[in-house]
Amino acid sequence: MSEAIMSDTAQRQALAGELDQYNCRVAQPTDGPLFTRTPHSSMQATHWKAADLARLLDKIGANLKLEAGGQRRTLRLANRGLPFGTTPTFWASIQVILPGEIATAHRHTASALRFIMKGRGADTIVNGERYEMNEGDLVLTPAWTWHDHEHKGDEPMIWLDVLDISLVRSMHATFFEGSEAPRQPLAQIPDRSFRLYGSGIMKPLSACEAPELNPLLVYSAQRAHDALRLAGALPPDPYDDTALEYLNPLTGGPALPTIGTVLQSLRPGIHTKAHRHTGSVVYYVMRGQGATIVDGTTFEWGAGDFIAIPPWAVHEHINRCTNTSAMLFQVNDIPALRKLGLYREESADAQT
Ligand code: GTQ
Ligand code: FE2
Repeated sequence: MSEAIMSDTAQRQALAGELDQYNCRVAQPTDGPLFTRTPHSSMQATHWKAADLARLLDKIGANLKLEAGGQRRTLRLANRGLPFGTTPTFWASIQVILPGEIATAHRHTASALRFIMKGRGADTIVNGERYEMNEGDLVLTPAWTWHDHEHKGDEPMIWLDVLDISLVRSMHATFFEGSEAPRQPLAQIPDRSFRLYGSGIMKPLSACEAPELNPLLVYSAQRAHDALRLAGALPPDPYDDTALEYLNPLTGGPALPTIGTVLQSLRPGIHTKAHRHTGSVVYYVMRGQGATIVDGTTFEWGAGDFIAIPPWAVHEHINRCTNTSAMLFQVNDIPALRKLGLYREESADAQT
């Protein structure tokens, strides 16, 4: 970044020491610019390949213990351009849980979600409700809800965890509480939220929950895939082909206040138009083979890969397969940006 041209540089530098005594300062020519015309993100577009992740997950499964106190065994997807986290606001991690293990109960102010990648036989308890975790299911852990996981199956199990932890940290609003008991007691009706709200098209007449708190904790793979298949018969969106967002059934808004979750299909052979928007995105490729071009760099992906897209990066998608569609699970921080009035998007056509 070039230094600002200031005709009073000497005066500014002379004042610095005195101002500092009173916890004050004025802009100095060596400061970076306060504003940039468009966002300059230090986050780097990143691609994680399925085979590398599988090897590393085996390794952490074999070497790292899962101990009481609310610890988790996770492989965090890092970014070379950021001090922590996968994107400026959220962390994506892959959790490994082995047969017989319990990830003990805790709660935190960071909102979290789990998207099941592989395995069967684990369940999670969220605020007393227990849900089996099967491939493709989405389970929410809204802010400050108690949660613990137990693996009763006989093969290692892995899922994607996403937490808005960088956002919560930046606001110095981190709280955490562990539990004496490894698992929570079960509520009398252990799947209440799914029974009442899981249809996605109806809600109980007596619904009186505060609508901004999503009452639905689990979104089954089957229902989400059915919805995507139906929508996939329509003409494609130019930038995203078919993309459906998981919603809060009481408001129609995003499932979590800060994190957007989207199931997306790319029809055979499609090449979407390029665009950019504020907000960061992480894609998990559930099936298919294709490419995503991010600011001119092409990432060739296959099933099990992850791709991270920085804010305001131009991106477009290609399905390389001419007879099957690709399916992607997408996580983004667009709900947080929208609430703050910071969401913007533009087509690559519009760029100068
Ligand atoms: O499963 O509760 O990847 O608390 C990071 C923090 C998972 C969890 C993570 C967590 C969890
Ligand atoms: Fe947690």
